[in-house]
This record gives sequence, C-alpha cells and structure tokens, in this order.
Amino acid sequence: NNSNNKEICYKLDICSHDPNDVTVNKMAKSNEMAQGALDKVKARLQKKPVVLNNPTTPRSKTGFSGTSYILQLADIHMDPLYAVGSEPHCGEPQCCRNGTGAAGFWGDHMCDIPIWTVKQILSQIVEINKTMPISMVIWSGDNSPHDVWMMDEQTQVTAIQVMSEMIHEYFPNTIVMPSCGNHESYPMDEFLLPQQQWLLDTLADSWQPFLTSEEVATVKKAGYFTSVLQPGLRVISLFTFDADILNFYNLLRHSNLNIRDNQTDWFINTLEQAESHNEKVWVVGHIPCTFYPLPTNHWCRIYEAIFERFSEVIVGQFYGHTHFDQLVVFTETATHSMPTGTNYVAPSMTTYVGHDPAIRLYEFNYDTKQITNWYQYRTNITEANITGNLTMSLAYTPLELYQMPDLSNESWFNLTQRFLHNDTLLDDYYFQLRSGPHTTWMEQCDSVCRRLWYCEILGVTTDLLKECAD
Ligand SMILES: *[C@@H]1O[C@H](CO)[C@@H](O)[C@H](O)[C@H]1NC(C)=O
Ligand SMILES: *[C@@H]1O[C@H](CO)[C@@H](O)[C@H](O)[C@H]1NC(C)=O
Ligand SMILES: *[C@@H]1O[C@H](CO)[C@@H](O)[C@H](O)[C@H]1NC(C)=O
Ligand SMILES: *[C@@H]1O[C@H](CO)[C@@H](O)[C@H](O)[C@H]1NC(C)=O
Ligand SMILES: *[C@@H]1O[C@H](CO)[C@@H](O)[C@H](O)[C@H]1NC(C)=O
Ligand SMILES: *[C@@H]1O[C@H](CO)[C@@H](O)[C@H](O)[C@H]1NC(C)=O
Ligand SMILES: *[C@@H]1O[C@H](CO)[C@@H](O)[C@H](O)[C@H]1NC(C)=O
Ligand SMILES: *[C@@H]1O[C@H](CO)[C@@H](O)[C@H](O)[C@H]1NC(C)=O
Ligand SMILES: CC(=O)N[C@H]1CO[C@H](CO)[C@@H](O)[C@@H]1O
Repeated sequence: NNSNNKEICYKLDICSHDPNDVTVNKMAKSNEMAQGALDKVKARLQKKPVVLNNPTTPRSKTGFSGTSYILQLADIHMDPLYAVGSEPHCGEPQCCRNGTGAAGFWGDHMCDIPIWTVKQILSQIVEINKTMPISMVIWSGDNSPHDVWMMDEQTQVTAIQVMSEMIHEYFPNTIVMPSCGNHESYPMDEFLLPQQQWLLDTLADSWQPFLTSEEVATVKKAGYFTSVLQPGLRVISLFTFDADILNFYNLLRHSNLNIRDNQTDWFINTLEQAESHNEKVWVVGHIPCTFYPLPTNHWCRIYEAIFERFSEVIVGQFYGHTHFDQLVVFTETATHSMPTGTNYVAPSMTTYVGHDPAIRLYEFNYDTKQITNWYQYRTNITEANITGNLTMSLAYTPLELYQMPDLSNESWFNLTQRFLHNDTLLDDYYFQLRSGPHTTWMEQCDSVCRRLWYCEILGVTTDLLKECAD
C-alpha cells in the first residue's frame, strides 16, 4: 500500500522526508524494533548457554583426513534460453537470447552462461579432482538467469531443480552443502512466510540427495540447516535473506531479524552447542556483509556481534553473491587492532556481467581445522570462444600472489596493512577481484576506487565503509 511504499522510499533515502508524515513515525518505530533486535541478540550472547548433553552424531564416513580439498561453486546463473550467435547488447538486462550478434558458443561477458558451459566446467572439475580430490562442495546459491522481468515461480523452481540434479550427477558421492541465493526467490529478493513457503518446499525437495532427513526438515521450516560432518567439524548454512537490502520485508517489520523465523536464535544456539562439544564451524551463506549496510539493515550488526563472540569456533566463512573475488577481514570491535577472522567471498561462475567463469578449491587441514590455501580457477571466455576449447586454469593462490606465510588471521590483517601502503599490491587484489577482462565497465582503479574496495575489506566491523561512503 501507499504508506508502505513511502516507508521504503524514506528508508532507502531516495525521497525527501515530510516530518509531519505519519510514515516517518512508523519508520522510527521500525528502526527502534531493529535496534531492539540487536540489543536482544547482545543480551542473548551474554547468557549462560543451555548445553545439551550429547553432541550431534556426525554423518557416517565423509573422508576428511590430513589435507583435503573443498570446492566452491558460486553464482552459477545458468540461462536455459542462451542462443549462440544472438545479440549480447539487446538493451534488456538479460541478452544473448534473440536477434543476431556475437554471442559466442561458450558465453558472452554481457550475458549469463548456457547449460553446456556449466556442464563443461563441471567436467573440468572432475579432471582437477584427479590431482586434488574434493571432499566437499560448497554451493553458495543463485541458479537462475538475470531475466528478472520474465521469471515466475515456476522458472525459479525449475532452476533450483535442474542445478540440484546436475550437481548430484557430477558429484554423486561427494558431500554437498548448499545455501539459498536471493535469485532463488520470486519476486527476486523477497522473502516472507507464508508467501514464499513454496521456496522452502522446493529447496527441501531438491536438496534431499545432499542432506539428512533432519537437515531437510529444518530447510523446509526456515531455509537454514546444520550438519556435523565428522567429529569436531560442523557446517552451518545460513538463509541470508536477512542480509538482503532489497528484501523489502526487512525494511517493513524486520520480520526475519530474530522475530519471525528465529534464525538468529538458532544460529547462536547451534554455535553454543558446537563450542561446548569442541567442534569447529564453517559458515556457508549467499549474501555476505560487504557493502556498508543501510541504516535499515541490521543483520550485519547482528552477524558481527555473533561472530565476535564465536570467533574461536567459526574457522571458515564462505559466501558468494557479489560475483567479485573479495575478502572481508573481521576485527574485534573494541579497538579494531586485532583480527578475528576472514570471510571468503568467491567469484561467480556466470560471466554476468563482465566476468570470466570462475570456480575455487580450498585446501583444508583436518587436523588443525584450518583453511591453508585456495586455488582460484578461471577460464578466459573470449579465448574459449575463439579456440572452441573451454579449459579452467589456475589464476592464482593467495599464498603465492600476496606472499603470505599462511592464511592465519594475523596474515590477512597484515595484508590489509600492506594494501594501505602499496598500490601495486592493492591493484593485484583488484585485478583478481574483477575476475575478468581489463576492458569492461571497470577500468583502471584510481584512488577513489582503491579506497572503496579497501573499505569493503575492513568495513564491516570498523565503520570504515561509512567513512568511505561519506
Ligand atoms: C528478445 O529477447 C528479449 C529478452 O529475452 C525479450 O524481451 C524480447 O521480447 C525478445 N524479442 C523477440 C522478438 O523475441
Ligand atoms: C574425486 O577423486 C576421488 C579420489 O580419487 C574419487 O573417490 C571421487 O569419486 C572423485 N570425485 C569425482 C566427482 O570425480
Ligand atoms: C522465537 O524466539 C523467541 C525467543 O527469542 C521465542 O519466544 C519464540 O517462541 C520463538 N519462535 C519460534 C517460532 O520458534
Ligand atoms: C582467528 O582468531 C580467533 C580469535 O583470536 C582464533 O580463535 C582463531 O583460531 C583464529 N583463526 C585463524 C585462522 O587464525
Ligand atoms: C582442445 O583441447 C584439447 C585438450 O587440451 C587439445 O587436444 C585440442 O587440440 C584443443 N583443440 C583446440 C581447437 O584448441
Ligand atoms: C605481521 O606484521 C608484523 C609487523 O609487520 C610482523 O611482526 C608479523 O610477524 C607479521 N605476522 C604475520 C603472521 O605475517
Ligand atoms: C608492493 O607490492 C608489489 C606487488 O606485490 C611488490 O612487488 C613490491 O615489492 C611491493 N613494494 C613494497 C615497497 O613493498
Ligand atoms: C583473454 O583472451 C583474450 C584473447 O586472447 C585477451 O585479449 C584477453 O586479454 C584475455 N583476458 C584476460 C583477462 O587475460
Ligand atoms: C565475449 C566473447 O569473446 N565473444 C566472442 C566469442 O567468440 C565468438 C567467435 O566464436 C566471437 O565472435 C565473440 O565476440
């Protein structure tokens, strides 16, 4: 209705405020509610945990020992209507479907990727697996194409089903830990129950090959789940519509922030159980806290508070969504001088927009429970179109690229300090971040651009981003 429209408009700061408008008061009330949600979380974190006696039984044999490899598939965005030889510059948000133009066989930088490209990349991964055997797949969401004006509930359901079947076909015996993307919903980004119960039903149904019946049950209820893979090792998959600034339901009544589906309570409770049973946790999600959250987006503040409390329990954070290859370094909130952990944001498989298809393999040590390196693979789509061959090749590893001794908190924090004093090094980061050609909409990074991307690394916990945005 009109009042809701105005409220959203005010909150996004895109229309001028009339102080006499009742909507403004309603908005203030809603902000209070969100602040209340954060306060509630902080109070909850102070409370003594109620610990269950028995740790959750791990899955049966899953194959982590010594050094293992974990694959992350991020933002696949497969386009079932991709047409070779169609027009990549059609003037719509999604092209390469009709008209006549240069859309290549394997893909185009203006468009999402065809099904045969996704299959070819998965086949390449099976090759890579011969030298680096993959123990687990993180599939961090966003399956459907960017044809946001044409989609409906059915196209979304189909995209989830098709990708689930394909991943299961290529990795029939590998653990797959999925997370739901904002592109899985319809309307895109919007999530509120009971309106989007169909989405939870679809996820629960399609993810069955990957999850236990108990995990499927929590997905059907709320989109998230947790899985103890091996003794001492747990995955928490979050349902990140709470972090979606375009989920207008978050603006209206903070329905998801510890009020309606209780993901926050569940998240804290799960971490408490993990901590008391000496488990280490990997958090898998779709939308990371990178961009400075709008005043109305309180999820990142909540996430930050939870992460700070459990930084010794959470040993990995794996996200996607931005299509960029990004880092988010967390610091303790009192002085911001001590690192507490790093969120790894993996680049997209889709070429949309201006990227080359990417996949990532993490190297993991089961004994220390630490991620020790990663192998970022990419393919040059222009070259693939010309030669007819699509081959994933190693783009970089962070240890080598940044000359780091290890991927410890201290080393990542040191890197952020080195970035401050060495533009060449920051340009190395930016080059990988774009994950694509030099010649698209992102040209050379000037000082403003460098500052922006630097802010996104440390911004979440330091308010640096707010400074940068001003
Ligand atoms: C061409 O494709 C676009 C995008 O999918 C669509 O909006 C448009 O209607 C199509 N035009 C024709 C002539 O099919
Ligand atoms: C990866 O390699 C391991 C070890 O050789 C094998 O057991 C597994 O089936 C392979 N996975 C895939 C998807 O090929
Ligand atoms: C959500 O959590 C609150 C306490 O934080 C509790 O009172 C309420 O019953 C929970 N709701 C559900 C549906 O679990
Ligand atoms: C990061 O710091 C936290 C808190 O000091 C610590 O518990 C955790 O093990 C560290 N992780 C890494 C990878 O160094
Ligand atoms: C494609 O790759 C295969 C294997 O790497 C190679 O044998 C073949 O010559 C390549 N074809 C072209 C057209 O480059
Ligand atoms: C971080 O940098 C400091 C000062 O430059 C150095 O003393 C320390 O050894 C570095 N730590 C790591 C883990 O690289
Ligand atoms: C800056 O970074 C570049 C690229 O990694 C490196 O070659 C160079 O030695 C660094 N300069 C300084 C002063 O550390
Ligand atoms: C991809 O290949 C094309 C054609 O060989 C080349 O012009 C371009 O620079 C390459 N892109 C990257 C990012 O290396
Ligand atoms: C994005 C891109 O490089 N597209 C090229 C794909 O290959 C065809 C030729 O096969 C070129 O015409 C496209 O420009």
